[in-house]
Amino acid sequence: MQSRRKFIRGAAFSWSALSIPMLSFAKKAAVTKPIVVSTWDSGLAVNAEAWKVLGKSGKAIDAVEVAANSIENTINCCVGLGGNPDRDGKVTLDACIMDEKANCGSVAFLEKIKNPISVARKVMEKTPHVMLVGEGAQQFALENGFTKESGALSADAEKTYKEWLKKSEYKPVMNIEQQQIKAKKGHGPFAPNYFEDGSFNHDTMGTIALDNSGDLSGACTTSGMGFKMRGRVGDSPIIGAGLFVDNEIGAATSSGQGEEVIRVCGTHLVVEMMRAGKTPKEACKIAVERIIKINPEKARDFQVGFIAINKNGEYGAYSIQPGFSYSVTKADDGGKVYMAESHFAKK
Ligand code: SD4
Repeated sequence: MQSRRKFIRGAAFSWSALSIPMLSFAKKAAVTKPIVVSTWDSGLAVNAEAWKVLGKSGKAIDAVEVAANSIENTINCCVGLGGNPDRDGKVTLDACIMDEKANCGSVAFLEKIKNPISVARKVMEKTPHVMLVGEGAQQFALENGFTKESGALSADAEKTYKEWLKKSEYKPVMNIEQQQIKAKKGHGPFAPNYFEDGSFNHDTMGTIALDNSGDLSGACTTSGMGFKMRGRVGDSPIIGAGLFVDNEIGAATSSGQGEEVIRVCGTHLVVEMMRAGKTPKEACKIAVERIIKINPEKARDFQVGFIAINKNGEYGAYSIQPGFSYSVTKADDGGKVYMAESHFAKK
């Protein structure tokens, strides 16, 4: 016969076994999925491309790749081969991609190849490595079916480069995208960053997405800072700097002066802060403040912005200077552009 003590212990065990799933159910926040977030207002058109995949319950990794491709393929766009060249007049591209299993691939200092993000994905899927650079990255791309382009500058980049050569000064321009929006009327698929004269001043596109299955992925693609030293690589192809994804926690990507992002392993920091319980915006703010703390005076002269999403589909952003916009697309709203709060916001 079962003793009374054994019965009570047994009863207590069943109760706790029952209450654990009930408690965790009670705590679960509503999840917004699918959702895609990209840097800048030009991210809205990029998100629309991602949505063609996410809206059909496609995978986040496929969505961020097609999103990045769409802007890389835009002629006279500063992301991809149409971007501004280095100081020697050559366009060099950086990109990285990361999926829900922490698989990642990256290319840097890649020349004459149209879709660096897709080469990065091939590095991820077909090699035992994470990163290929320069000639080796180009050789790998050609071996994997990519075409070698001419390397000619886009009309807009040619014009800007000729202008730059007059002084040959390396001076990254803060929020150059926003300044041009004010100066010219935008139109076209990437409006308002795509201008009447066909120019498009933008270096980097970072896109992070949560798909219908609840998986996160991200992509970051850039022609880098215009008129950089030959061989210079920024944060955009560096996993943990320009992009980081942890499928248990969230994803983050960055835009702005890459050197400063690399110094603090920016997007890894953002994700770790979300792991510690911060909201996406709070986490981005902490990373921005870390950059400023290192060099408070210099930080007045450059821009860095982070965007982040967490596993629940909550999103946020923060930047050093005002003027950093980002685009969010989810099922119920068809996409919206927001202006990130910033450390040096005018009060
Ligand atoms: C870089 N982070 O190469 C990139 C530049 C950028 O909008 O984001 N430009 O440092």
